[in-house]
Amino acid sequence: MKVVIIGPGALGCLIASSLAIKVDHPLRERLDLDLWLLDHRPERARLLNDNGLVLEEGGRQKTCGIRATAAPEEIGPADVIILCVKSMQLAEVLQQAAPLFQPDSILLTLQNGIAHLGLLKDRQKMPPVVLGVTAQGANLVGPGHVRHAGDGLTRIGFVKQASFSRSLLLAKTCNLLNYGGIETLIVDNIIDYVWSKLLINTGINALTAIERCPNGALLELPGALETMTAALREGEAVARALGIQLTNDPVAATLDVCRKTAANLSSMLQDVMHGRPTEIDSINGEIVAAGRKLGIATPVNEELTRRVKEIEQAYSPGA
Ligand code: KPL
Repeated sequence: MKVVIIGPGALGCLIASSLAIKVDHPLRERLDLDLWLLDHRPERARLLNDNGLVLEEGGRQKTCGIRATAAPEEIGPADVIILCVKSMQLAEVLQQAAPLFQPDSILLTLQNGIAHLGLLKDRQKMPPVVLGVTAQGANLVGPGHVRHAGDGLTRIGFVKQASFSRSLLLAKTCNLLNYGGIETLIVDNIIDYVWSKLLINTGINALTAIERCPNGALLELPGALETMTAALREGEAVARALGIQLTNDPVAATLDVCRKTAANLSSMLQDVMHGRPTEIDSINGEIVAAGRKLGIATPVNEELTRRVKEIEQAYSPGA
């Protein structure tokens, strides 16, 4: 099975290194895996290809080899393509990835937020989409060096009914991820999980980016819990109006994630710290946009969106 992970960010490096370590394992002949990492930056792809990936877990570091490239033609048609890029990079990445697509491929997307749903729906000439949401915590320490900051379940599922052969391929993908230590489950109602995770990100990401604190600090910061709860209740109202069956109570679930990933820096805080564009439009911004269409007021999400955009605008040029 040829598997290509696109995007050497924190999650991409976590999945790639978790699988690559198994490829390096003495039983590798039994593991039918042809693993690649696709980057859009040729110089970084060369670096990762030459030096491998470093996975830091529980204070220990493991290095593993990886075939990394910026040329999709070098990889050729693949069975499974795992998209680990930010939602705002998705349109460009899908164009770059076209040489990987073959009639039987599947495309697994692991983006935060929901902006990618519209984009994937409108696209032609693309393999069937498997949506994924993950509760894995990962921080990128440097190029190809990832720190595993917390385990959590990954759920994956087709958006539309899939053929038997593709369902089989998804089952193989799920097994492979589990074998690599990324605990994964196939679900029928993936949209409900995507929305439930969206709400968790709505409650945590913007606030941690604004307050510049790890996830767990939101439990103690004066006023943070009130803002978080209000943002989540607005998101819940929007989700319910859209007929989404949330899989949990969003406030309880978000508090639980804050506790379990207490030391983790949210992906949005990491973006802000590095002066990178954030996913605010795909997270709180999507709640605001959907609320507007439905006539549901979302003032707290509006304010969080505005404040994160203000932070982005204040990045120093060239950062
Ligand atoms: O998904 C996350 C993120 O940082 O984007 C959470 C769940 C908030 C963990 O940090």
